[in-house]
Amino acid sequence: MLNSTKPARGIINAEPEPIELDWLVTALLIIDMQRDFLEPGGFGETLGNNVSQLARAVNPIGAVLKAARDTGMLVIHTREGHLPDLSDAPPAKLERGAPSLRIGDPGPMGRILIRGEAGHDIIPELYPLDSEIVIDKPGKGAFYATELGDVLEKYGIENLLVCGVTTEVCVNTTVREANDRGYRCIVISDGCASYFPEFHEMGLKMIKAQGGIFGWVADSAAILVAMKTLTG
Ligand code: C5J
Repeated sequence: MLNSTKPARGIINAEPEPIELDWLVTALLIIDMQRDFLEPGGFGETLGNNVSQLARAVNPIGAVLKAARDTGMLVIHTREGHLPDLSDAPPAKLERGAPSLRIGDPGPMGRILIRGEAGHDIIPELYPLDSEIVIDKPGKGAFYATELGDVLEKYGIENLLVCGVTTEVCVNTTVREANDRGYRCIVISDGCASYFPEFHEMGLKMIKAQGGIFGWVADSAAILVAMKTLTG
């Protein structure tokens, strides 16, 4: 899959300790970089959040995405959202809180968090190539009720570089699901963001604490340095 003749192993200067990866069995997993979370008028804003907090993750993800594309690494994007008839949205999710608009209500980018609507799609800066995999998920974790596990098995993936939004919700849930399934997760610290900066910090700490109980954490610069073993 990787289109390089260079060595396929690299050491990432991660926390709690450096980790050596075989790039041939590593994929980039980008979680929910959707307009509904990052742009005004979407799901995130209906919950009362300041969506500008998430913008900081875009450029670091873009840099790693470019390196992954240059090397031929498997790239997987996820999108949180629901079927137009809401049959995959549990009442507990639909009814909670007091958002300005509920999931399925019409908003400025189409129906909130509904598949096929403009707001549900990935932001233009990180838009998937036709060759990349897009996983639609109804929940916070990317494994629940999706084909992600089958896709990773098909490509023989053992390691995941994980980034996206939000750090403490969909990134953390996915990393925990992946960890229990045996994947080594390296979370890209500046490639994740939260509406709550303190949750971002704690979300990363929870992953790397106790000897890396859920995985490893490294910034995009450290990932790119390690990927140089592939790009020269
Ligand atoms: C949330 C997500 N925060 N992608 N979703 O509802 O983190």
